[in-house]
Amino acid sequence: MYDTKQQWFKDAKYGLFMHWGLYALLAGEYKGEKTDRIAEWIMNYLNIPVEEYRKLAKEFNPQNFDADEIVRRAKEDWGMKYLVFTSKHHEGFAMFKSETTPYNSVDASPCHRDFVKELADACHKYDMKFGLYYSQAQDWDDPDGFMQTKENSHKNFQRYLDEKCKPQLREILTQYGEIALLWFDTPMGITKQQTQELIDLVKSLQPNCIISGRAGNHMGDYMTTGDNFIPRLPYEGDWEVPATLNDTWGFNKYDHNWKKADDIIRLLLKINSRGGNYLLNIGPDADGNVPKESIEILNEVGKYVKENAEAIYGTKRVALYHYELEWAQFTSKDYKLFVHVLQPRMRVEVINIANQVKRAYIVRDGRELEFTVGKVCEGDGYIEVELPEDMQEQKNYAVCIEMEEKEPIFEEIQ
Ligand code: H79
Repeated sequence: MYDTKQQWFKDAKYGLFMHWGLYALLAGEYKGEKTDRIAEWIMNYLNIPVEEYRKLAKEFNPQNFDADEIVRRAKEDWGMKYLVFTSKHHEGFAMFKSETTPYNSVDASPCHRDFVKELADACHKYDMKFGLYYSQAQDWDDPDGFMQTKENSHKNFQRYLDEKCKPQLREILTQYGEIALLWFDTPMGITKQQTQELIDLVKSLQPNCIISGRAGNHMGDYMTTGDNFIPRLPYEGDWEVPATLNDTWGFNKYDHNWKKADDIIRLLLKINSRGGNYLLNIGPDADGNVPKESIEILNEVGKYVKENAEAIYGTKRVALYHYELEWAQFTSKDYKLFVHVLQPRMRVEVINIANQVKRAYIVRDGRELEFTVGKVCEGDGYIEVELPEDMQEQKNYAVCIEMEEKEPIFEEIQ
């Protein structure tokens, strides 16, 4: 069973992913060719030659990127508990000062800025767990890095690992204080032994650093689902869903397919009810601006998360997830069952309750609610919580049903 042994990760439930690199300059378009596909893959699917793509580094001068502001928002407005930033995506460009190669944002770009440092400082200031994405296998810039569509790709993959990947991992794990999480991705072409070497390196430098489920060869400290994939049944142990707000990770000016705040709230709770964390992405543009649509959605979701913090952070999966109700999602903590009411209701009814109910209340303001309980048979009860008239038109609030026994009610999966 996956066990990160890191309580912060088990309790976090909601984190911010940030994809930002040279692809933000192209924003889904290269020499008149537009794409509404994932923008950070543009070098690959438009076959942009390395020398051409490298020229982007000389244009990279984001005036509006404000790490402090993003981390403050994520922590205070959006209710997120950790941040994962793309220190190097498949394009191969390092967003930090690297002695390994000058192809980095300090040495190759007019901004001369170390974005890993800026974000690390902000995360440490706001007490936000700081994680780094590092594309360990795919590197479309290094001749020996993996690139599926390139001829002669990864001929000497071990050289790439020894001369670029490992030295850069060493840099990001030694220069920026605590790195809580290392997010490896798409482990194409990497052997079990090579994966083990990378994991050993990470752990030797930062023993508490958690490694994502995409290190390669089913290794890593937790299960990472497919992009935007929510399992119907819960996974055992620790797991996380990486997900987008529209249909791209890196900024794409042609992608306007934004999900609604209500959709995101439902997805978050659906994941939490199954015991997982939601790692939700933003992709700043080339000037460093976070898309205003992202900010609006995350502000609205954040309001729900902060008002209902008790019913989100530190919660455990609950057997009731399988109800698949339109109006509700469920989470639990010790002897409390939380019913997240997502559509207007006259009353809240829950069946299959084995414990004695002590009280019911609205999470965001503690207001006590009337309820009746009954029994279908021994050990199988139900509860009906009456909602006050002024609540009956509302949606997006949580009701806590507190049990008499101090026994955990969350589901243990055998
Ligand atoms: O970092 C984000 C993605 O860039 C990365 N993982 C998340 C977290 C990712 N790696 N692989 N994929 C996503 C899926 C790749 C799908 C592809 Fe394609 C199909 C690549 C080439 C064919 C999509 C369609 C991109 C180009 C065409």
